[in-house]
Amino acid sequence: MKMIIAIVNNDDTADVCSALTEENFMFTKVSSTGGFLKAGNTTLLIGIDDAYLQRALSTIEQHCATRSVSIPASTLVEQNPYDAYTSRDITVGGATVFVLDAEQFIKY
Ligand code: 2BA
Repeated sequence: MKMIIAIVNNDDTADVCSALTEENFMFTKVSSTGGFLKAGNTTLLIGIDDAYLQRALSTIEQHCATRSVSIPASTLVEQNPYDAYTSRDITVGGATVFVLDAEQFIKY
């Protein structure tokens, strides 16, 4: 048994959730906030049998696109003083995915 923790861009949430539901995966949607951009994103908790892991991961991959976001250069650690009023493009997922071994799966 695995637990997939997938942090998904809010623009992709509806699409990826529909796809997971269509494929009969069960999941929990948690509203979350990125620590860096402080923008809303969605964390999906997906408990799954090992045999279905790859299918779930490819469903997530297919429905989550990377995108470019413009942020103030002053937000970046490596800024130089001349960057204070400019912006930079950074690439944002897609999805950031962790796969954990679930020791037990219990429903009471
Ligand atoms: P945020 O923390 O808001 O990060 C948004 C995007 O900002 C990141 O995209 C990355 O491109 C950039 N970024 C983050 N920290 C940075 C830094 N210190 N310097 C420069 N750029 C930085 P993604 O990597 O695709 O991450 C999207 C979201 O996934 C993150 O939102 C966060 O909520 C989550 N995430 C990413 N890596 C994580 C990790 N190792 N642990 C927990 N959550 C993570």
